[in-house]
Amino acid sequence: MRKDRSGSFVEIANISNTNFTDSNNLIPNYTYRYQVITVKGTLESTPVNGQGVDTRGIKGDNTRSDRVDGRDLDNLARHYTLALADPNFDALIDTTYDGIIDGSDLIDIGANWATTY
Ligand SMILES: [Ca+2]
Repeated sequence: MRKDRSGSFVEIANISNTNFTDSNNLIPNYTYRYQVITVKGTLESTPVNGQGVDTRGIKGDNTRSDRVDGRDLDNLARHYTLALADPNFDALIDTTYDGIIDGSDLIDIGANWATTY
């Protein structure tokens, strides 16, 4: 389970092996909260909490081109004011992970402008 933008833990994988890598639309340098629950038949363990950070990439690089540039700004402009419930919401643009694409995400672009990974 991973904590989503609304603060709820949601299942991101149900696997039979003991290793799992979360690679689903991760924002660089954002600390994600996880819960691991083991299941056997109808029995479930209590959740074990953990966290993880994707250190690869730059916050604000919503096109994942390894450079914060005009394309990221253009991408943000095309999705500006969209919220989580909107079908065109793009998780990679919401770099503040608060469920809305707005000025706070623009600040992440500005703060890392012209930075390359
Ligand atoms: Ca945001």
